[in-house]
Amino acid sequence: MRLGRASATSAHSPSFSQCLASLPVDPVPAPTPLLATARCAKVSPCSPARMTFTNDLVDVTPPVISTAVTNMVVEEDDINYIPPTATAIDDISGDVSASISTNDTVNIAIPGLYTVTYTVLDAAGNEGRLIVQVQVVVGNRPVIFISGANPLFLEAGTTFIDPGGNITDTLQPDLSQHLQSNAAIAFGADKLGTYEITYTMAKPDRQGLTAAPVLRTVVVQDTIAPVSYVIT
Ligand SMILES: [Ca+2]
Repeated sequence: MRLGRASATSAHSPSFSQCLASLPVDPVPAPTPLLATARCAKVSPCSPARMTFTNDLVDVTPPVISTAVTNMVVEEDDINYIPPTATAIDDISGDVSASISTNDTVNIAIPGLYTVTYTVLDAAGNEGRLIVQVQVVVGNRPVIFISGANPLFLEAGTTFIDPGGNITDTLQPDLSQHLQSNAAIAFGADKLGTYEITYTMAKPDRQGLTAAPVLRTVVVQDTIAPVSYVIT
């Protein structure tokens, strides 16, 4: 709504400014007729007069900002996250969407509740404001499951065959092909000792999420006693 404040001119009365006090013209809805007739019955020496009003409109209505959603749930580390697109319409200035400012403090690496604040001004300086809540939840990451024993005991001098594993995910069933390990360089099968193999995910899923690494302990040991031969 716009508020109208009346100012007027009239050739009739020399005390016209006094007459204005009795005119029921503030506030008035817009649009307001520019020509009105008023009677200044309460202020002497005013008499009924025909007056011309100038409708001095004041914009006191801020723009209205809209978004498709005002509450969002985003998975942790979702690289596809972007704040919702907003539009802003003002009763006088019209579409002021291009002037919207956004204060986006969302950190997708840290689960929690965040607020995104949108603000915009109309030509009269009225501020429209909208707050969107964004909840970052613990992500549904893929998970690595390794096959075989862990720890795995290996007889020294024998060939190590990596039992491997698989990757499970609620959305993508075909991620196991991205399982990789450093078994080839993690240890020497001919050297006694305890080693750790690290299994990782070589490529993130469609959400940009990767599985947490999984370790397998390999113990290279010598359990076969020497055999003595007597050559005759
Ligand atoms: Ca306005």
